[in-house]
Amino acid sequence: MWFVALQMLCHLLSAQNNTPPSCVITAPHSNAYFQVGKAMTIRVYATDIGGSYTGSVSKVEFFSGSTKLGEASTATSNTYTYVWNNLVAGSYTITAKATDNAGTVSTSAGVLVTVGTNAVTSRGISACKGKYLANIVAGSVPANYLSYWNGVTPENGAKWGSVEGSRDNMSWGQADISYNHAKNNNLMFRYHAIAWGSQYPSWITNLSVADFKAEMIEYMDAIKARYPYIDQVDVLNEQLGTHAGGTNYFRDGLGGNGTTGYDWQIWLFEQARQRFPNTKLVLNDYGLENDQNAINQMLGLVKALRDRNLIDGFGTQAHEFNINTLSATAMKSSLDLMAKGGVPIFVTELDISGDDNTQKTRYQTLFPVYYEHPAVAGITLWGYIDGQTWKDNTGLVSSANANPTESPAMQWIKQYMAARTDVKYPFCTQNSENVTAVEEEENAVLNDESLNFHPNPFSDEIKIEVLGDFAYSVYSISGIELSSGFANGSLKLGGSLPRGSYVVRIRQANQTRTIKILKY
Ligand SMILES: [Ca+2]
Ligand SMILES: [Ca+2]
Repeated sequence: MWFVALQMLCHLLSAQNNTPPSCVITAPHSNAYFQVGKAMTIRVYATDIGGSYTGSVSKVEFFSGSTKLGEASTATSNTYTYVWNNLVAGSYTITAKATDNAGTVSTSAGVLVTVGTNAVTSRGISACKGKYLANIVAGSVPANYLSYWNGVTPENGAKWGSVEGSRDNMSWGQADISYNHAKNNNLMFRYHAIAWGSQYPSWITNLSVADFKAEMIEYMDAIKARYPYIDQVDVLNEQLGTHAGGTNYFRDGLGGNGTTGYDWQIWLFEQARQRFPNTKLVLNDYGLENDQNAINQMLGLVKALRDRNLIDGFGTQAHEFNINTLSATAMKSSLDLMAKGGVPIFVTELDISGDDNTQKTRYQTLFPVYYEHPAVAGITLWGYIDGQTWKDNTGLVSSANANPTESPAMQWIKQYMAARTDVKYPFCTQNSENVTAVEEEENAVLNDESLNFHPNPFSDEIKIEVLGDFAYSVYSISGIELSSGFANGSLKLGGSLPRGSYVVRIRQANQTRTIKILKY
């Protein structure tokens, strides 16, 4: 009897000492578009770290509306993947649920996507290369925007001071230009920002706590009503130390630190969570990559928010004055520390300065560390046109016109991205894989007499020989279809593949053979 009572007590205590897992959909973005009959890769970043008690994630389930699409119990670097095949026309809200080892379930923010009959339009340099690469829009949209970028942040137009400079008179003109550009082209949109101790309306400084909170809520409600397709929002910007002069005012105006030490920040994220169910909530700041003490301070607030499932992203601005001279090793170490918050990292305002060659060298050193870090879900650059960037010498192209002169750094970014593996998202056509039909065919196997393939491994191309007509598909090791087609007699494959392992499936009549190939 005492043993059972002790067990119950332990269970109760462990339940009390548990915090929910994180659960964030990092692909697709809200407002993404897909084609009927094709497939969509859904990626979820889920951890049980970053809160006050560390556990593990036991499974992630994927949903369209209330319909469960599937689940995954294994992750690659905290990312759980599901491929939704044979898409049907319509508008969908995708969510995910992560369950931790204590049985606590967290539901992600939703992602709103559309499936239609038109083909997917490739957008930006990072199309098909796994993560968004975005930029800012100021007064007007540059004519060459869509050839470089696939996401948008309004540079100034969505700051509270810009929107509501006079009380209850909303000026959305600048923010609308950015939002409509994103909405109309299925780009990822970041709202920057809700609360920030800079560029806020001067009239708020005379308000009581109750009135300040009411105005903050009015502002959030107005954003919500106007912009349903916000992928990410900076709920709170630059709250560390003395980063924004008005932060003290926001802290006191929104009720102070209180018993948690973070009462006012928690209040902000609670209000945002209630109002933006289909938007990822981000805490954004600067001065991080070159200051691990600052990262640790930020992680204190991330932990308080993670305990309450109120945060979906660690935003690092990544401005030139903090990162220009860092080594790749120091950068990697800082990103690893940021990832201890347990939520994805969003790089929100990247710029790198220098004369042409210095800038290029710095991009070569730092950009891959960001782009290839498994916790970094996407990158936004803060300007790109010479003479129009916030920080001097951070431009990457000569003008907003079509076919501008590209700096050496920009030329290198394009080469770097072109050399990366095609993973079929974002802004990419992904073919469906009819798993059932393949399984039915597995009993009839093309044998060695009717199928030859050589050399394997190969350095250039592999030759596949089958007598007569045959169909083939090439897959990544994680099962994503990279290409497919038909051939007669023989076929050379792999000329355009990066080095690595792949799976090739050959079909002829009712016979199938699956082979693994390696390019070195
Ligand atoms: Ca837990
Ligand atoms: Ca108001």
